[in-house]
Amino acid sequence: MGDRFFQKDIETMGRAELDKLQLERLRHLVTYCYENVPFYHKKLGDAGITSGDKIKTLSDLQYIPFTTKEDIRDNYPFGLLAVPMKKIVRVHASSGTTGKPTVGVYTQRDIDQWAEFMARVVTAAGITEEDIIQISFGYGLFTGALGLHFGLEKIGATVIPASSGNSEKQLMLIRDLGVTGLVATPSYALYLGELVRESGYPPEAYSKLRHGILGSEGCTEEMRARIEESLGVTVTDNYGLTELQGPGVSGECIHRCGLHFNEDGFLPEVIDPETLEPLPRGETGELVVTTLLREGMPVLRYRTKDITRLHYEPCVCGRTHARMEKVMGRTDDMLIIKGVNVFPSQIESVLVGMENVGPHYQLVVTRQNFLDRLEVKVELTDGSLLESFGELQALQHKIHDKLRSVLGLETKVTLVSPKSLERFQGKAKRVLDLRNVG
Ligand code: DLL
Repeated sequence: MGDRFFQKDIETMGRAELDKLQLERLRHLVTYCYENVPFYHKKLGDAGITSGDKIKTLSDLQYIPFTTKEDIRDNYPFGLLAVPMKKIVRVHASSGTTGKPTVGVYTQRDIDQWAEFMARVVTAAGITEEDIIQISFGYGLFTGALGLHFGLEKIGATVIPASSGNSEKQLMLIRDLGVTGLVATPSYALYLGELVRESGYPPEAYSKLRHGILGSEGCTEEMRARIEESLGVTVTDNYGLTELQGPGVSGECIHRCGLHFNEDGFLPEVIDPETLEPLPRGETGELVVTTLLREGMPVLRYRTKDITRLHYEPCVCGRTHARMEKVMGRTDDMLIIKGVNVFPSQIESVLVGMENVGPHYQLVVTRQNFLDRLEVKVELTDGSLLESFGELQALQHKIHDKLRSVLGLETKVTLVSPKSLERFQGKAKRVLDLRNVG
């Protein structure tokens, strides 16, 4: 049954045919938005695009105005609907650290399509109806849990809707129910991996666990390796946004050489975040996505703020849709310290690859006398090191020097006791920027 969801006719379509399908859907979408969403009626009208007929080729996409998170917030909650409210069957929202959340709405057709995309992604990740999958994303407004839930049920896998939290119980369920796959954020998977080691059960108790279906936040290759080792799983990465649908926008297949973009439903572009000009294929920049099939709340050229790159050569698995590199970071996550651009993922790569320090870290940015300072707090794996000043100092210097060579920046490295930094059950918050506080 699993293979039924490797939709070869679509997923291995030649580029010319895929371009044609996207153009057709884009033209239809533009007319649909112009006619049904007042916000787009105005935006498209101002740009002189009063119907899909104005779009002659895919590169005409660049004349369509962008949609930003602010646009979605300004139209909170239901201002961007293309259908009457009675056709909406589900509402999700992103957690949004400040102000109002961003809302995503779904018609029944959107829900069915979402499950289809999700089924495709988990199938590519090697999941079948034989699998028993524990979903440890928080159920609720977050799109992650229900998104994966519907897709996994669709392929016939057994779903355990554990939700996040109550970590001892999560481990008990994994052991008792013969769980073969875990759905979680990388941060939570990392934490569960740590608890597995301490649970007192022999590794065989968890030996059925093979798949880590992770996503919703960045995870460096070094972090992935740590998680794989501690949980005994193969990790595949999943990407998506509430504004576009949730998970199922792109995901890795078992070969893990980029996340396959579901291009028949999501049209990706990469732009220069400064000039906003589209970049040639293969260059790194901000990902912009147009939803080609959404009915309830279609989105044109959504600026994701995520930094990545797209590869267009077919994958060894035979799938031809563009492959997205792991997200490097977000334009708004990038720290500018003394004029140097720093992505937290660069620091993670250094720390997680080193001996004697754990994968848990925190970045604290402060400003003193108009000068920015970056403190990197990192947990020791072995508390006994704290007793040897010499060893501690040598390790500190080693991390400091490595960070300096990677970032080109002086940092303050603080080694902290094992287990002293916060653990996360959802997305991690590892950056504490205190520059504008107080
Ligand atoms: O995180 C949807 C999702 C749920 C994706 C479950 C995958 C699995 P939001 O909460 O709206 O939606 O957050 C979207 O999270 O713009 C990225 O910055 C980040 N993000 C999502 N997936 C990844 C990933 C869900 N695989 C925002 N790698 C996005 C890096 C990711 N960042």
